[in-house]
Amino acid sequence: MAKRLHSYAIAIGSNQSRSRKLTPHRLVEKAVARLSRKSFKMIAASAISATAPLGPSRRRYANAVALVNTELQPDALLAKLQKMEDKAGRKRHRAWAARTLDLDIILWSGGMWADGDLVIPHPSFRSRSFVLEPLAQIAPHWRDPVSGLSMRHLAARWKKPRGKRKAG
Ligand code: A4P
Ligand code: MG
Repeated sequence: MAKRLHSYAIAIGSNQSRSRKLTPHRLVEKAVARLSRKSFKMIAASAISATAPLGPSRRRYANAVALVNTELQPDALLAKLQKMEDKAGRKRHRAWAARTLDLDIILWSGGMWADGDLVIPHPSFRSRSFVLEPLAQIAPHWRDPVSGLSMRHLAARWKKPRGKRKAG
């Protein structure tokens, strides 16, 4: 029997070079290429942007978002993405430390998932312009199953002056 195909939005980030050639931009580019091969079929990928760091790290990030189809269930996808992070030389000392590659599952066609420590939609994506802006470009009509809002709507809401944003 044919396995079910899942669609995902995956956020890709890097703010640490692995070598002189493997800069954050190049590491993100390679991750996007990997998400087009083997168990993945790429639907769309955003441009790669240089973004100001959110949180304690001082180094700027290279960020992108990719939409992919795969037969992998969310837990199997997370394991695969963590292997890709390890292969890119990711060291896990503490949360939000500088990293060669971070791959977060933002949205899943199946809706919501909360099992073990994996949560989909990613709990913080609604307040991150480096995720919302590329998502609004490549998946304007994808919806957040929690708020019911489209990516276009969430990104536009984020751009409003702070005082005018609705809570939530
Ligand atoms: N986990 C739970 N849900 C998910 C999900 N939906 N996708 C768990 C991926 N992983 C998920 O992740 C920590 C744990 O989250 C994992 O065990 C996984 O099972 P991690 O990648 O090992 O650690 P982390 O990246 O330090 O934590 P986290 O929470 O992913 O950090 P964030 O939220 O990704 O923040 N500024 C800019 N400009 N651009 C960035 O990309 N990224 C961060 C990291 C901070 N500032 C940034 C950026
Ligand atoms: Mg992460």
